[in-house]
Amino acid sequence: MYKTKLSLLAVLVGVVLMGAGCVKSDTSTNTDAVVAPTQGQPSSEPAGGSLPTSAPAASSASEPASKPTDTAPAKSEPSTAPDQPTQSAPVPTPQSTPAPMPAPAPAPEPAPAPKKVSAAIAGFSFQPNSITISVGDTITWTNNDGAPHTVTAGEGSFDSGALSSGRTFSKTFTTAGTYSYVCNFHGSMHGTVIVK
Ligand SMILES: [Cu+2]
Repeated sequence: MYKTKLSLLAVLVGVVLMGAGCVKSDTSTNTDAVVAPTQGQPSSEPAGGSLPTSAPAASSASEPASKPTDTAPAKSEPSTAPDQPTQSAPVPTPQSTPAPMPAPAPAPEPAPAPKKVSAAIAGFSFQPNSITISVGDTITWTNNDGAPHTVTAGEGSFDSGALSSGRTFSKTFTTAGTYSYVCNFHGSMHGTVIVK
């Protein structure tokens, strides 16, 4: 126990002496040569509190300084390679082609479905006497009389021929116009078809 106390005292004394030496050396640095005190400070100051602040700064400054030198050549080579792609990248950039505006499809006009119109031949007359239809429509005459009749266009565009009782005649009108027709057997029978 006593020896340990002595050793501790020795250490304390040594520390005090070293601190005093530091103070002396610091004071001497101002007056004496600059080289000797600066070399003595690092060895004598580890016990002091001023060194830790300077040591990390020195180490941190030295490490980055050495790393960039080692990585600099490695980075320079990759840096040239990425530069070429980046320079060539603008070239292949696809030109923004303006999307062609889709022309609005013209709404197809709904073609009216062809109609089938019935007409009668009765009482020696065409019923109805005048029929108005659209282009493409079809008129079917039915002879309801006991006597034969005909449905004959005045201009000769259509002629049913003799229609006996119960027979029918159909005509599809594909051209607009007014068609007058008669019965070849009975001069008093007239009819008109108006195609619009
Ligand atoms: Cu007739």
